Amino acid sequence: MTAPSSPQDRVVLAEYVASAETEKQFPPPTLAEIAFLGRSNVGKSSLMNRLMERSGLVRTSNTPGCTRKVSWFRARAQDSAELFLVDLPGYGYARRSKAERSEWSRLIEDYLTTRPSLRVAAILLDVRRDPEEEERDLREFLTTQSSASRPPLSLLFVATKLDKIPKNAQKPRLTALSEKLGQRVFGFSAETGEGRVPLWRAIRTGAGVGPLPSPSSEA
Ligand SMILES: Nc1nc2c(ncn2[C@@H]2O[C@H](COP(=O)(O)OP(=O)(O)OP(=O)(O)O)[C@@H](O)[C@H]2O)c(=O)[nH]1
Ligand SMILES: [Mg+2]
Repeated sequence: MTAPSSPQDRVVLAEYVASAETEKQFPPPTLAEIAFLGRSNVGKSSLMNRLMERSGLVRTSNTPGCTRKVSWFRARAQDSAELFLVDLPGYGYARRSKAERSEWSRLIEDYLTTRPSLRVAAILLDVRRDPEEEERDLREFLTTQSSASRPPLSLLFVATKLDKIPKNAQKPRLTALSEKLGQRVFGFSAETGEGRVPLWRAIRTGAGVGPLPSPSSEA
C-alpha cells in the first residue's frame, strides 16, 4: 500500500452528509464537489472509501445496483482543504424496472447538469474492460451540457480493480486505455490503495482546492 506522503494527501475527517432521492433533498452546495460515475459494481463506493481512508463509510455490496440514492460525504485533508464526494447510483446492469431506471437517470442528469458546486466528474471503468459507448456517451454528455452557473467540469477517467490484473500488465494496460480514450486514465485499486495519491491530487486540482504552494502547514 502507498502511504500518504504529505498533509495535502491525508484525510483527517470523513463523514456522511446526506442522501437524496429527489432534487429537493440535495444538501446546500457549500463545498466544491466531485461525482463518481460508472456502471454498477465497477467499484465506486469502494474507491470513495479508500480515497477517504475510511473503510466502510460508503456502503458497498456484491449486489449490482446496491447504491440507489445520491449520497454526499465530506472529506477534510490535513491542510484543511474540504470537498464533497458524491456517490451516484451505477448506470447499466442495475436490476431494476425500465420505469425505475429512467427515473433514476433523470435524477442523475439533473444533478450533473444543474449542481452549481460540481467541479469534477470521475468516470470509472473496470481495468479489464475496454471503454464502450456508455463511457464515451457520458463524457460527451458531461462536456456538452455546460451550465452557465459554474465553470466547465473537469473529467477524470479511472480504471478500477487494478489488482485484478498481473503487476507487469498494469502499466501497458493503462497506457492502452489512455490511448483509446485520448486522455489520461488513472489506475486504482481499492483493495491495495494503489493509485490513491495521484487520483486524490488530480481531484483536488480539478476541484480548485489544489495543494497549497507553501509546505509551511507541515505538521
Ligand atoms: N479486487 C478488487 N475488488 C474490488 C475493488 N473495488 C471494488 N471491488 C469489489 O467490487 C464489488 C463492487 O464494489 P462497489 O464499490 O460496491 O461497486 P459500486 O460501483 O459502488 O456498485 P453500485 O453501488 O452497485 O453501483 C465489491 O464486491 C467490491 O469489494 C478493487 O479495487 N479490487
Ligand atoms: Mg456503490
